[in-house]
Amino acid sequence: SRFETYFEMSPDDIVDYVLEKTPSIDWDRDSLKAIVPAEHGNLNYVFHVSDAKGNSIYVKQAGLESRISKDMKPSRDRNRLESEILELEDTFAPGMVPHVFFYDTVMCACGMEDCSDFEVMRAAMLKHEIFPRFAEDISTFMVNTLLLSSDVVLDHCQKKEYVKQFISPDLCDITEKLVLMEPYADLNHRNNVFPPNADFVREHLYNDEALHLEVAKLKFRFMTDAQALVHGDLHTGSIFVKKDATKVFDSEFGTYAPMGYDTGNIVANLIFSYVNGLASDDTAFCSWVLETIAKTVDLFIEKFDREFDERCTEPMARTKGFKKWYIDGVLDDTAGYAGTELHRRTVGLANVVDVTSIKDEKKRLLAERINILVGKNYIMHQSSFRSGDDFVMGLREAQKE
Ligand code: SR1
Ligand code: MG
Repeated sequence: SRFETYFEMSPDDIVDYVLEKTPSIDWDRDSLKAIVPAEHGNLNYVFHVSDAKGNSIYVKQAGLESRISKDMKPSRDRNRLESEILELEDTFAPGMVPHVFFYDTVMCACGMEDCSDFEVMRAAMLKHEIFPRFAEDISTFMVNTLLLSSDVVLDHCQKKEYVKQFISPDLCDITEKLVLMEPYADLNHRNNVFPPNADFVREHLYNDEALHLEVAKLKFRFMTDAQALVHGDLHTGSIFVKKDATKVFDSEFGTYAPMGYDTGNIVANLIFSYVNGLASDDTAFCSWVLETIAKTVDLFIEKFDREFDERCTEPMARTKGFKKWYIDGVLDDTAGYAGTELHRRTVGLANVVDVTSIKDEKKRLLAERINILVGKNYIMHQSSFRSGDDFVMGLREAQKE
């Protein structure tokens, strides 16, 4: 086989590769083709492979350097990590992640279910589409994957095995720098600040020491609190949606970390959709987004509470008062990490298109300021956010400012 030593594959290589790796699929060799889809993430290379008989899969390969920056070369082992996490998440939240057909630690590539009958949520939200099931589905995904991978439910030895299996220093390093440091001090000179907002960013993010202290605590919680197997990058670009189903993909940033890292990412990324809606005065879409933020948080709390009672195996976690303390901690983190995501996607290396695509300069300026202020509100008053309405009110307050 020519796939015994790593190289970056082209679409032609991918055709041969898929034939070798998926003998159980009855491909039509003559019509089999691999194309590079228009949408892709910041790190990897993705190929859509299909034939005229209706067979299809996605192949994802970790390249020699990341797409977003040639200087970033996170370990290609991330492909194994992603595949194994998807397989585990499928047992915690069945059917809510793409099926993995194979993964290969030589070519650092995996083959997974073709979800092209879904849309990537960020693209759909840019078109202001609404997804009535989203809050229900994503709250189930988060409760199942987070609670079931935690010490509350898992045997502690098994949990520590998972901590070992899913440790990923390079990917954590990206998050620790890009999310939990650089938005507050452009130490690596790679922030993308919208020039008309430069003074605002300096005042509200770079020069606010009280904020820096809270972010430092969030960074240390991220680095040290191996609470649950988080997805680690649960933004709307990591979610496939259609009207009657939701699937979460792109789990390569998965690691043991605070649960609130995932829930906070969802809140923040819904806010990016909201400010995009505001910029085009789409009130119906904005109302749905606000409702979805509130519903997602409330359903998460409700399901988490119920599942905790049903699935808890840890005797000390059954102590009166423990569950409330535990959930309050997750909500503190939800607010805190929603804040850091709001900031890093507005001023950091990896901005979001929801904001950068706002053409009118004044409207973009306003959208960014809302993100920055609501993020600060969440980070500085973490214990004030205990319900979906609290999160929405926090956003409304920032909007008034
Ligand atoms: C270097 S990668 C930049 C960002 O893209 C990924 O989706 C993660 O969010 C990461 O922080
Ligand atoms: Mg990604």
